[in-house]
Amino acid sequence: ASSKQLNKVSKFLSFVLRHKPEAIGLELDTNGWANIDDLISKANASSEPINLDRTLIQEVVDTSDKKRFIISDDGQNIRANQGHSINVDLQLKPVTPPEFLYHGTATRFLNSILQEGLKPQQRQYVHLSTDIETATAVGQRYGKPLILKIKALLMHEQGFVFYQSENGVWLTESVPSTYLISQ
Ligand code: HQG
Repeated sequence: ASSKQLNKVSKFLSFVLRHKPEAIGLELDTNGWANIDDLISKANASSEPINLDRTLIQEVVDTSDKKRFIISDDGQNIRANQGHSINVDLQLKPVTPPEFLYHGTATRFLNSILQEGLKPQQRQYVHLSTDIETATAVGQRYGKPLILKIKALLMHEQGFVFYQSENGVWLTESVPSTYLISQ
């Protein structure tokens, strides 16, 4: 498939697997998995102009730069690795973070973030990365990027829980502003 097609399917999968499965009448289990055959038939029966098949889904999974999706070992189910707004239990284990993690946002959010800390907004978790490059790319989606450095290890020592998704994104429920260093 062309990269344009793959991108379109990737966005569609993000939409139904992270945010709105009911848009096509799909159900995710408590751990966020969708049955692939069910996903294909419901996507193709929906009003969305999308034509899915297994090969295409596999190609999106294999070529996703961020490894956004994972197919279960038995090949029957698919889920998003992170980014959910719906309440799913990814069964992630708490892990000790590195001393610092980074969050990319837009400069216009700084005042609010300094007042309220980082909040997950529509998603289940605040998304953090180990490197400034990733954080910059994330922040750019919303405007002039601003990189915040987070005292992650200190947070962990003070009782905050961190997780790492299957594709390496660091997740935590919130970051009070006392742990933020503006870069
Ligand atoms: C901001 C993409 C004002 C926060 C990315 C962010 C990531 C506040 C926005 C993943 C705030 C939420 C997640 C506060 C947080 N006041 N603004 N108190 N607290 N914010 O999209 O981290 O490509 O939900 O800084 O790469 O941008 O889709 O989170 O700007 O990994 O796979 O509120 O989504 O992955 O935006 O992005 P988002 P995010 P994919």
